Amino acid sequence: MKKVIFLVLALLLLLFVGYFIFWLVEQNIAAPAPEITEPGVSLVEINDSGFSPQTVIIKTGETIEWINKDSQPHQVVIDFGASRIEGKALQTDEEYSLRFMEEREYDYYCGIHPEMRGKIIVQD
Ligand SMILES: [Cu+2]
Repeated sequence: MKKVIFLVLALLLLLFVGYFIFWLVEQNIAAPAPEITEPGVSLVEINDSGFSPQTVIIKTGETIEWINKDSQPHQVVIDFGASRIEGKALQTDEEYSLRFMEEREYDYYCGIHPEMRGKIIVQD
């Protein structure tokens, strides 16, 4: 009788270990590929803690691409005082990009959550 219980336990353990290995392999296969960006394109992720990275330093002629990884919509707005650039409201996984031709600093914020702020520094 003891032998039977031992056998059943060993079998269960084997099943468990096997399933765990299968799970590990599956996790690896299902892991998303890292975001590939073209040269000259910097990625800014929007998540529930804001723009990440918050400050981006790029060279003139380079592009910033924002991608919304949050469940809420967000909108990139750059205010110049007299004028402003307003991106469309981005739903989850939507992207918006801008190319910067002028060497200067840009402060921007989210049009929907104005307390969310970011900075772009364009250098030569
Ligand atoms: Cu927002």
